[in-house]
Amino acid sequence: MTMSQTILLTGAAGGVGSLLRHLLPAFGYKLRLADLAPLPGEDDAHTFDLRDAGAVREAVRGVDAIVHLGGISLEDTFANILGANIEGSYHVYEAARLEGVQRVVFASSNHAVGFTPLEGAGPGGKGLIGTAIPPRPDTYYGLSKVFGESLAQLYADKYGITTVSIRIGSCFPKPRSTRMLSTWLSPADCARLVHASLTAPVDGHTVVNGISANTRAWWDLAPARALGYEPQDDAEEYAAEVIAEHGELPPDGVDARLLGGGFTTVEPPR
Ligand code: NAI
Ligand code: 15L
Repeated sequence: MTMSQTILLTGAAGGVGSLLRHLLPAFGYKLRLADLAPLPGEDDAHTFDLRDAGAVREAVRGVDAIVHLGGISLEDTFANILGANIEGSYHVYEAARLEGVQRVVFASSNHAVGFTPLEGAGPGGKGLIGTAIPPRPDTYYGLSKVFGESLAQLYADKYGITTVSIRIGSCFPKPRSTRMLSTWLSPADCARLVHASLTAPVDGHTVVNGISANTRAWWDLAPARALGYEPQDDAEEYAAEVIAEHGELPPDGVDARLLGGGFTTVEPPR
């Protein structure tokens, strides 16, 4: 895709959306913003509910690509996840198909594969975890990300709409916990990865891990680097202050055992 194209950013009022809407214009994009929450003072902004197919189509009309961040970003009831994330993502892809949009960047999550054992992945341990692993959602939220990735595959195979699904680790201005020394995606690296995902040639649908060049990484960045992503940040810069506050990860704790950390609670069936 060439520069100066218009990108629809769903979830633009959220944490990642607020970071990206300030960072992406430097790459030459014009942004159309959309969210359930109003975005006052913005030139091209839609207040919409992802559950409303017509409103989604109106927001998609005339854009060149979509960065789909909108939806519920934590665990919730199945009914709420169903509406905002599952039906919502379906509405985004249907709108892309009907309006002729050829590229989507989908904000997937580590929680699509949250029950994946870490088994010492990372520095001094066994190899890094790639993207060709079975889905192991840790929540209904993670399940909706598995759905989103499969939806992307369907729309690639059936309609030729290309998608990069980014399994985001933890995208915040700074790492907030010891786990995030492994999973952090800095805002600037997030913008670099989204730009690479919008511009790289993609054969159908591809899944990439989304973290910075973290010294303590568990995840393999080769698929993202193949798109041209060159991360510049490393959570290790914050290690001393994070560990002074939170300590090292206890080796038997959930954060050191399973990719999805605290989302991987195990509960009795009833
Ligand atoms: P967030 O919760 O801050 O933002 C999500 C936005 O979606 C909110 O502004 C909300 O109003 C909007 N939204 C929710 N339901 C909606 C609906 N029915 N219709 C229209 N808009 C709706 O989440 P955040 O942190 O900005 O994450 C953005 C995306 O990245 C999400 O899809 C999240 O699942 C994904 N992600 C984020 C990670 C992170 O570390 N921040 C990690 C992994 C994935
Ligand atoms: C996510 O998918 C969430 O949206 C975000 O709030 C963080 O909790 C992140 O994963 C994480 O695992 O740190």
